[in-house]
Amino acid sequence: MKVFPTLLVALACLSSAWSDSGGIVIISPGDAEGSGVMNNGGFEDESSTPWKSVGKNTNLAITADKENAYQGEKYAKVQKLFVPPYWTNVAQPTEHVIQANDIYEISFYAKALRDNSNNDKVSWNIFYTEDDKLNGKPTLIASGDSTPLTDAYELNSFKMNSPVPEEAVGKILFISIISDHMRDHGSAAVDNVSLTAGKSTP
Ligand SMILES: [Ca+2]
Repeated sequence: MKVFPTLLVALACLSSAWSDSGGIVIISPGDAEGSGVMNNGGFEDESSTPWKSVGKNTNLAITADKENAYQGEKYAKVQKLFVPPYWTNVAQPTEHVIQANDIYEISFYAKALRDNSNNDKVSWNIFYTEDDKLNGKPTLIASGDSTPLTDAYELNSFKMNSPVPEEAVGKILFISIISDHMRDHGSAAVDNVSLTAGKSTP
C-alpha cells in the first residue's frame, strides 16, 4: 500500500499550486485583474470569493473603489466603527489542510483610508478551529500587526519562526484580517493578500 501516503499528499494539495520557493501557494492575488486567482487574494472575484465576513457586520467588507485599490478594482475595507456598518473584518477557511512541519508566510498591502486612521494597525491571524468551521472555537497558530498605516499602501510580510504544533495537523487552515487593534472609527484598505506554506528544515 505504498500508494496511500502519496494519495493523501495529493488530496491535501488539491487546488493548490507550488510557489517559486517550493512551498504551496494557498492564497494569491495573481494578476489581481481577473478571475482564476488562488482564493481571491486580490478581492476581485466576488462571485467565487472564499472570503467571509467576521465580526458584528454581516456585509462582506469587499469594496469596489478603483481609486483606493492597490491593484484591480476591489479591496477589503477593514474598519472599527461603533455605528453601522460597525467593524468589518475578513476571514476565510482556506483549501489547505495543515501538514506536519508547515511554516506559513503571509503578506498583504495595507493603507489608512481616513486621516484619523494613520498609525492604526491591521491585525492578522492564522488559526484552526475545533470543528473546521469559521465560527468554531479557534486556536491561534500565528498572529501579528501590520506596520503603522499611512496614506500610501505598504507591503507587510511575515514568516513563522517555528512550524505548526502537532495538534494542528489535519485541520483546515484559516486566515483572518481584522481591526481589533485599530482605534475607534479607524478604516483601512487591504489588498493583494498572499499566503504560502513552506516546510521547516530540521
Ligand atoms: Ca484588488
